[in-house]
Amino acid sequence: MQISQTSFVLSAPDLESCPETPLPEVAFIGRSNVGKSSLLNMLTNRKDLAKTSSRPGHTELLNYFFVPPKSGHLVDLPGYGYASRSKEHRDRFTDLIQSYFTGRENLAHTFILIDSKISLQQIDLDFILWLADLGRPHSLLFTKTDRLKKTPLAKNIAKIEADLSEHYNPLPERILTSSKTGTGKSEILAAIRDAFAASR
Ligand SMILES: Nc1nc2c(ncn2[C@@H]2O[C@H](COP(=O)(O)OP(=O)(O)O)[C@@H](O)[C@H]2O)c(=O)[nH]1
Ligand SMILES: [Mg+2]
Repeated sequence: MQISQTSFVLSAPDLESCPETPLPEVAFIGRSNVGKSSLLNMLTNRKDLAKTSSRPGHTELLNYFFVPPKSGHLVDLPGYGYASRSKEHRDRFTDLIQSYFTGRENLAHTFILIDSKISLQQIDLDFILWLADLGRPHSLLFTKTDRLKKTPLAKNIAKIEADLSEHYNPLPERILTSSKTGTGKSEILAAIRDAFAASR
């Protein structure tokens, strides 16, 4: 599957504002700076697609992109884990994310992005376990794998997986990715295609 004609649809501030459509969708979520915008651009062969969602204000919305021909939507979710934000901001974020994942019927699959260079963060663990508990299908994408050499990369990912395994067994699908080199692109596109196909 190729996704190159992707276009921006809308930004939703709440569940009610999401597109009314029978089309399936796959969601992308992770800590801010994990590489989500870069990954969406890489997947869609665009330099600027996810710029739409990094415009001021748009980072706190659910940003919808349409994948033609009538296949489904990609949803760029707000980044979690800004320690510096206000409580009011965190509450609004939590409400949005909770209502989306508990209420969105079209959601076929979620990609949770994890930085391959750092250790598993509590906020990642909390989110993964919460989503698994909801019974929402998901995969883990290890981002920025070009930033480490092969051996340290393998070691760090093994450590993340071991830490996660203490709470979550068996682990969900994992895909190594790099927006710089295109690593993981075909696997992610295959997972998107499968998710779109399965929900038809
Ligand atoms: N080396 C490398 N850097 C990356 C990669 N993906 C993202 N980055 C860098 O990480 C930073 C955050 O990326 P961005 O896509 O904006 O993250 P977001 O906040 O999750 O949308 C930027 O400086 C990117 O250039 C990658 O695959 N490899
Ligand atoms: Mg971004």
